[in-house]
Amino acid sequence: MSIPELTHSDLQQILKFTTDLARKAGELILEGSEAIQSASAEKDVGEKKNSVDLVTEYDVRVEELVKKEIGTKYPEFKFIGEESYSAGSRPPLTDEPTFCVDPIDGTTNFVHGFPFVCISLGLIYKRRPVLGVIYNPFLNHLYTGIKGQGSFLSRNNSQPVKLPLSSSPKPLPSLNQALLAVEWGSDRGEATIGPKSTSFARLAGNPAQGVTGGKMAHSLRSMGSAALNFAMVAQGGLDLYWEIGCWPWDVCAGIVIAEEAGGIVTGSHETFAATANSASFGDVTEQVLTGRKYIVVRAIGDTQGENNRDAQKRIIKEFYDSVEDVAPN
Ligand code: LIP
Repeated sequence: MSIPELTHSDLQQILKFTTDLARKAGELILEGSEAIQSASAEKDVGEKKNSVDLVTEYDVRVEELVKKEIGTKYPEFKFIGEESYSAGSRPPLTDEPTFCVDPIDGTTNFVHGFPFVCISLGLIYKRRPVLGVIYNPFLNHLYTGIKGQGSFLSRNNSQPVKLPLSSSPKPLPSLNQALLAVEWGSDRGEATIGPKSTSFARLAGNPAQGVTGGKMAHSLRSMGSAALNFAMVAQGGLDLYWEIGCWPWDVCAGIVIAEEAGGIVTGSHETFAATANSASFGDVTEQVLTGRKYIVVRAIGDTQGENNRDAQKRIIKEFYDSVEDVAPN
């Protein structure tokens, strides 16, 4: 069966549909938050692989709503969703248009009432992310992006503003000027937590006060949502986000939104080493999308003798020289 060609205006129409759907799902997320926060006892919070890998009835209900609406509007499109995947529906990625959805990204935040929660809806086409919508209903922040057509932020139903928010992104001389996002994730065994804490301490630590290889970064943030971390890098509120262990549905939409804001996304230490000096640097291939190791750096202003891409490459090198690589579980 031939793959439908998605034109510029097709993607615009899909974006309109996906944005409306995100807002509809946002209403159910807010309803769910009410129910969970007002419940006397722990309500409908389940555990997946361990006690910190949480799922609620609303993760499942939001995904069912989204899957049904997409199936009605785009019956020929494929669907990959976090909860469907957990339930065993694991379709291989094909060239066909495929929605890649995280119904509630930041489920732990959702359970605790910490308002850094969103729905993340990405579209993959010919195995590459081409469209993204991230909607935080608690803050009413809507991020959208289409490959080659820019990315935008609408706050409280305002006119969408083009990203990054600063028309001339600031230079980033070194990690010691950076605000970084890292996450503890749900792999909490020594094999993961050990190297991660070493890496985090090194990023924050002061080399002048005995921290070997310390980068003295301005600070580290763990906001608990991969999708919103990507969106925050796109808008320029974070300089870099790195995580090992999250999934394609956590990052698919964010990749498009960050790239369209002049940011760069790549995969593991190995992928970076293999591509840094080639034309494929920053090319989010299927291998990177499904590799479960992601790093994204914001747009960095061109300075005397160094353009945006070179600056991003320099920052990723400095970062990857400072952190340990671990295997995602
Ligand atoms: C979360 C990610 C986060 C990661 C968590 C979890 P969820 O996704 O957004 O970056 O650290 O372990 O995977 O489970 O809230 O959709």
